[in-house]
Amino acid sequence: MTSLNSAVATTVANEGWAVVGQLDRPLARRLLHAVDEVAARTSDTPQPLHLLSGLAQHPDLAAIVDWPPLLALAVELLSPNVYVNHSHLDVHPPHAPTGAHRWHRDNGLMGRDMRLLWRDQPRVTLKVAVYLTDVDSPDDGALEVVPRSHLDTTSRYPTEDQPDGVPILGPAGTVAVFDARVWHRRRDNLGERVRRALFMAYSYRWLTSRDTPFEDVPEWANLPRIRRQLLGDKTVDPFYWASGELPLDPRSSDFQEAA
Ligand SMILES: O=C(O)CCC(=O)C(=O)O
Repeated sequence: MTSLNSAVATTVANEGWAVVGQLDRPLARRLLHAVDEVAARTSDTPQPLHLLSGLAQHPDLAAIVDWPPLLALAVELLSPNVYVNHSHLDVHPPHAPTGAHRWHRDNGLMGRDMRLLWRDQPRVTLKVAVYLTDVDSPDDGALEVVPRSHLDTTSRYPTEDQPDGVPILGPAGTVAVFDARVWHRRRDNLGERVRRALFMAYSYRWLTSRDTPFEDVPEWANLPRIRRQLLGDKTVDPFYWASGELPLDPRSSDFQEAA
């Protein structure tokens, strides 16, 4: 963990979100091509797409799960006992204004089940947005977040305006993160380019997966152990793991070789 990563972790803890950095161009292009190939399976022309189990849709997409700055941050904020329990691919062509608010927090009814007001819920998920096309303006379909809303003491409703919302802008390859308790939304895409993006959620390994099981994706079986952990390989018990046993544990030889 570099001091730069620690600073980003502090920003996420306090503000609820941060831009982590930029992917190098070859990786960003590889991910974009993969998303385009997946989208082309359903239509020859760009259509709105919000495809769950995103990472399982194309073998090239697994390359994002252990991008070092992101992984260091997820481990710092959560622990080494993490994986990606939810991912989606998003393609949004330009469209006329909808007036839709779309504000929400992630993780469904978890807080209601726990009978905890949302401000008392623990952090269990770090959500990641990877822009695969440029988002230069809020109206290019930017992801928008309400800073510090994970620490709020008042309620918010999905249909309310959020004047404190901050649209996240950046070129293709921008990687941003937000605490899943933060209020966020996708803005309308009133621009000229099709917005393509990939999202994934790092969560504790004992939190259930919403994605295709690791065993159902044969291409993942021979990946390095750290990548396999992140994609949901259950060979190490999520509840009781011994020191050094978990590939992402700093005491593991896999972790030391990858560092
Ligand atoms: O597409 C976006 O910018 C927003 C994504 C989103 O709301 C989510 O991942 O929960």
